[in-house]
Amino acid sequence: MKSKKPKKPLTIEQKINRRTFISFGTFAVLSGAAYGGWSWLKNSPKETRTVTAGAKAPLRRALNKTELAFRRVFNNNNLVKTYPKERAAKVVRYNSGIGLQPNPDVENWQLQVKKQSGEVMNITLDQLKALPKTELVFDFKCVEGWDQISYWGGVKFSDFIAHFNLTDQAAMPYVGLATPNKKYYVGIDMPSAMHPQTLLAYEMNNKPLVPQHGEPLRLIIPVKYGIKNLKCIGSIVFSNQRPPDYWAEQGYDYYSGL
Ligand SMILES: Nc1nc2c(c(=O)[nH]1)N[C@H]1C(S)=C(S)[C@@H](COP(=O)(O)O)O[C@H]1N2
Ligand SMILES: [Mo]
Repeated sequence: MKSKKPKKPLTIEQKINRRTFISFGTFAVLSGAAYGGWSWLKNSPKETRTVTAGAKAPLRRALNKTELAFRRVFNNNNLVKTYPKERAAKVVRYNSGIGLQPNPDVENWQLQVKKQSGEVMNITLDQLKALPKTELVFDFKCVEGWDQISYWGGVKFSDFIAHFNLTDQAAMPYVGLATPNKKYYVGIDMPSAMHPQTLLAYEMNNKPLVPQHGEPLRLIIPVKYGIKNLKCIGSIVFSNQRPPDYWAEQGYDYYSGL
């Protein structure tokens, strides 16, 4: 029978050498994996441009999975934090006015609501103002990195749906909104549109909206970044597919949830 040789304890030098070997070995393996991953992604095909910009297909798959995870935890009982009116900014920041007109024709403005059947409803501002008014003071967040507490008044999107008998339309997964000239447009998932704090707003700081903030009607959707808060709504459509979205076409996240 062979007897095991007792192991000699390692010298300090041997210990250092061993650790150095492990460290560099790990570094080399991880670098190789990182390079491999990067070149795999670089050589993967791009998705076809649709409502979203042409991203690398695996990256889009990952983004879609993230969106799904967010959508699963989204709950209409979770409310965005609100503030007392005194905390709202008196001078509200203006940011980007694609599709806005300096002097919108408010007199003749009507909200065009397109149903799946092709039927179109035209709704006036007075009709909207006749519905219960909901006020909201919340922290508005723009993807560009600023936020501001602001104060809005209007009709809850869900009240608008119920009042105009659009419940069957709201069973569809998406709603699309656009300015009257169609130059700015957003697509919103229905649960976010039906969130109890989502408003079709016609007032800011207790006064009618001014043109640069979306006169006469804008979307206020506090569960989304500013990009989805379309100013000057001309039309609303209901859809089973994702409606076109201005910034998603430029590569921004379609969901843009907070
Ligand atoms: N029609 C239209 N709506 C729009 C935009 C736009 O360019 N055009 N910009 C969006 C962006 S990026 C932000 S942050 C908010 C800013 O709203 P505010 O100018 O009222 O602060 O409006 C959103 N709605
Ligand atoms: Mo923004």
